[in-house]
Amino acid sequence: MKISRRNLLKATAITAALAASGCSSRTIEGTAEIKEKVTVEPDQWKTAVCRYCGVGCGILVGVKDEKVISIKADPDNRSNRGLSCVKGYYLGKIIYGKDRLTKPLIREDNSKKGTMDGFREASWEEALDLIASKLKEAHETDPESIAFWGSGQQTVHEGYVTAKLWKAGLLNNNIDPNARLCMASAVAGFMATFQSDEPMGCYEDLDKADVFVTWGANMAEMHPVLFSRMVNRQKTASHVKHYDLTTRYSRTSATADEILEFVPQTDLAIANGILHYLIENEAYNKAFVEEHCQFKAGTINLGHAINDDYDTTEIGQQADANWTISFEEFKDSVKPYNLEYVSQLSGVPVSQLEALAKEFADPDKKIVSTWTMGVNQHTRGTWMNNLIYNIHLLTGKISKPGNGPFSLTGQPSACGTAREVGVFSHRLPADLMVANPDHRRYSELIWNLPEGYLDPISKPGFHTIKMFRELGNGKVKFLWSMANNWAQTLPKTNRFRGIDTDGKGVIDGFIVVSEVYPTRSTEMANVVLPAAMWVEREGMFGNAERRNSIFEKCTEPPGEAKWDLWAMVQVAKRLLAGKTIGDKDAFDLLYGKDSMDIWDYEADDLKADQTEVCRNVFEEYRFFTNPHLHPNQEVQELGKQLKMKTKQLAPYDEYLKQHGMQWPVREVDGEWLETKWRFADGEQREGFDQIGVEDYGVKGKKDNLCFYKSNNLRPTVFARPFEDAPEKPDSEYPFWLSTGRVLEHWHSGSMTRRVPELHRAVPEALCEIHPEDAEAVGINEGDWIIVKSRRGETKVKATLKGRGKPPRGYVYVPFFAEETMINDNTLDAYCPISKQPDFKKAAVKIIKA
Ligand SMILES: Nc1nc2c(c(=O)[nH]1)N[C@H]1C(S)=C(S)[C@@H](COP(=O)(O)OP(=O)(O)OC[C@H]3O[C@@H](n4cnc5c(=O)[nH]c(N)nc54)[C@H](O)[C@@H]3O)O[C@H]1N2
Ligand SMILES: Nc1nc2c(c(=O)[nH]1)N[C@H]1C(S)=C(S)[C@@H](COP(=O)(O)OP(=O)(O)OC[C@H]3O[C@@H](n4cnc5c(=O)[nH]c(N)nc54)[C@H](O)[C@@H]3O)O[C@H]1N2
Ligand code: SF4
Ligand SMILES: [Mo]
Repeated sequence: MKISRRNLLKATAITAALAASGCSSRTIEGTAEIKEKVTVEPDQWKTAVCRYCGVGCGILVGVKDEKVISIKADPDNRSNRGLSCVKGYYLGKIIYGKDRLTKPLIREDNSKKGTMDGFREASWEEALDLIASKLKEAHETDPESIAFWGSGQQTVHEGYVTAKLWKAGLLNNNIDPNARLCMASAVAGFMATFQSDEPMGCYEDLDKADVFVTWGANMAEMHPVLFSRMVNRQKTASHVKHYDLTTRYSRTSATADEILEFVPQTDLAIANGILHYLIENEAYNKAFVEEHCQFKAGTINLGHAINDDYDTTEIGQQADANWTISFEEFKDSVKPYNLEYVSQLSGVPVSQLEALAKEFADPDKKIVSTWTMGVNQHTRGTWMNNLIYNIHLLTGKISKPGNGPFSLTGQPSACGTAREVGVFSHRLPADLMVANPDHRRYSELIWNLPEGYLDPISKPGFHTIKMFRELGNGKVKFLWSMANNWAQTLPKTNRFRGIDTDGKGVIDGFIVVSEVYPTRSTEMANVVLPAAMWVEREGMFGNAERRNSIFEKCTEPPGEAKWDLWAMVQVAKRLLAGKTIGDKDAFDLLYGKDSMDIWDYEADDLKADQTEVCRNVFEEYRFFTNPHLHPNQEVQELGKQLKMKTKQLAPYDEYLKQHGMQWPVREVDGEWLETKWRFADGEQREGFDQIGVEDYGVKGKKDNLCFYKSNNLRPTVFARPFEDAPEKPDSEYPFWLSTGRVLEHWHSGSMTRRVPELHRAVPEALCEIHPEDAEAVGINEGDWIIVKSRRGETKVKATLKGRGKPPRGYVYVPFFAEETMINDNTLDAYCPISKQPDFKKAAVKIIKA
């Protein structure tokens, strides 16, 4: 390895800094206790949404003297109907941590990257000028050298404004969200099977199902309010059964009727086994299949996206190719997967596999499948999503009350923001694709851009893993990250923190981090921007059941912390004002008087009324989904052709009034109605002529539901075989390493560890290990161990009696603790179609420390 002296010095400084912080770490400052007692009545209750998980619980915020003093779950939000989990209960405290970032910081000493030393405080003016000049310089030198990494925790408005700046303002596709680590396989699965993203059902399905199948989701800890709804159904209807497919006994397994514990990656074989059983026994829904489905196969033997050049290899280029096949050919594809063979591969007894297959075979059983990261964080994640849909399609158990495959979303607005407004490197707002000329044209029309203006972005930009690999390779020279903590949450963090690349790239790159607390990522920054968090500004999230909800601004951000959207528009102003697009000033055209009109020209600042800003941004975005409202006939025509109306949204204020609404919405007699089950066929209405939308809204009517009338929108049953994981335990690294979360903490722990009650409940990350393995390694409860992989190692305490009970040869470590950087070990190989990495499978050895 050739190391220049400069790089060596920097690499050494970083390694030393990281090592020093690795085990001891900055101490996390807890919250200043909220002084007022619960008995103090708030002056007012404002409407909000929880800022954590994708359940999207409605929250009421009690405000007194402009401070948040209490929290209760919102009974009027139809997603949670008055319930919340423990994180929701303590939400108010996340904004009062003692070490909130309150001033912009500019790094003076680059050799201290990797620590919070070497910064000085700066004015916003100076920080924004610096960001704009660095962004401009990098963009002018090489358009591929700039990147934005966003988040499913950004609001709808923040995501839309950012996507517009990157795609239209900078003509650049190097923008991707953390949802790439989370929902990308779900998105790719939806698009491949249904040609439309996001679930067709709703939470009400949980109240009506006879059988629940969790396919790799620890709902008890990660979607607690939905889990309680599921358990409630189990308890109140004695025939209801829950099958938990999992690689480790979790809290979700605890109440399951059957636990199907399988060898990691063999879920692919299990799903194929069920398909085989259904076809072999002629136990599928023939009428439904004939009327509504089509069959396809795709490229197989995909190999693994481990090397940086995978996407450009021949197989990488063909990864998502597919073609039509006959039912007979599909039948042949599942033939190898008889239950005996599946049992050998997966370790699940035939009797259990058969019991599950029989549930699907029973035409009278209503089944809800749910899944989260076990399925999406998978090097065949798109395939696994397709396979679950296959089962529900073959049996016709879809898009009917109590019946459906329900892809659970991780973050509060992975749907509403990341997936819907165009934050992915290959997308434009509302499911549109950069590669599709009609989609670009439609966006040009809505954004008032000259014809062909968006042609330069016809090629997708860097997806997340590529983006950060290129940061390490020195190609990406400017990175702005917002509402995420990549330096802790990416896989193979060693590489992305510049440790195993001589510190080059990552260290040379100019990194801007918008954050609310010091984190592993702010340590890597050149500029830190202090952000207003949660209800310190107004916003909107879109949850897992397609419900958009508004949260009102309840309190002022501390110090000089500012709204992320404000900072983004300030930079846009610096980059665009004075430039022209057609005959218009570029800033006026994208944000100012010639479009969304969020700029106050007199004050030379963003308009002060946040509701007005949010409304204006939303109403422009809404043209994408409601083309018939647009004054331009061309938008209306093209929108109709592209069937944009199938995702219709309501006027902004309606979302506050109704405490959230599920798209598609319809206006009937001046009243805005939501839709609970998509794709369900009902009265054919103008604009809904391809995907029928039933009146199963708040005013339910009919009961005869069937799927997809139209042939060209038939959902696809895909042949997707079993292929093995990129890395498996062997004699040198004999354990599977799986990673994930705990109930009390949110991701990198930056917020929840500042809530004393949550921090006390789970103060440190522990490694769960089977007692017999512990004995073999020679360790006891609480002993320090080293988890070591081919990529790095992490020192952590072992537990033999954690919440989860791993099988032999399998360890589990949560990733919430910044002093326990388990991601130094995870693998960044990704699903060749969705580009989502697999955090659930790596090979490690366990050494007594
Ligand atoms: N408390 C809390 N809740 C959260 C979050 C949080 O940080 N904290 N984060 C939210 C977000 S963004 C997300 S994405 C979700 C994550 O929600 P989950 O996916 O439910 O949680 P994880 O802990 O990431 O993953 C645990 C699951 O992975 C499964 N698994 C492991 N290996 C395999 C495999 O090979 N195949 C299959 N099929 N399954 C496997 C396990 O069986 C287990 O059920 O949680 C959301 N909710
Ligand atoms: N080992 C392992 N790693 C994983 C996963 C796994 O299962 N295992 N799961 C992956 C998945 S599914 C996900 S979704 C990712 C999540 O990964 P990240 O999104 O990178 O992690 P978070 O901790 O949620 O980071 C969000 C940050 O935003 C900050 N913040 C809060 N509010 C605001 C705001 O209003 N503005 C700004 N600018 N910042 C704000 C918080 O302090 C927090 O530090 O992690 C991934 N990483
Ligand atoms: S974390 Fe999820 S389940 Fe808990 S209150 Fe928030 S949205 Fe609801
Ligand atoms: Mo996630």
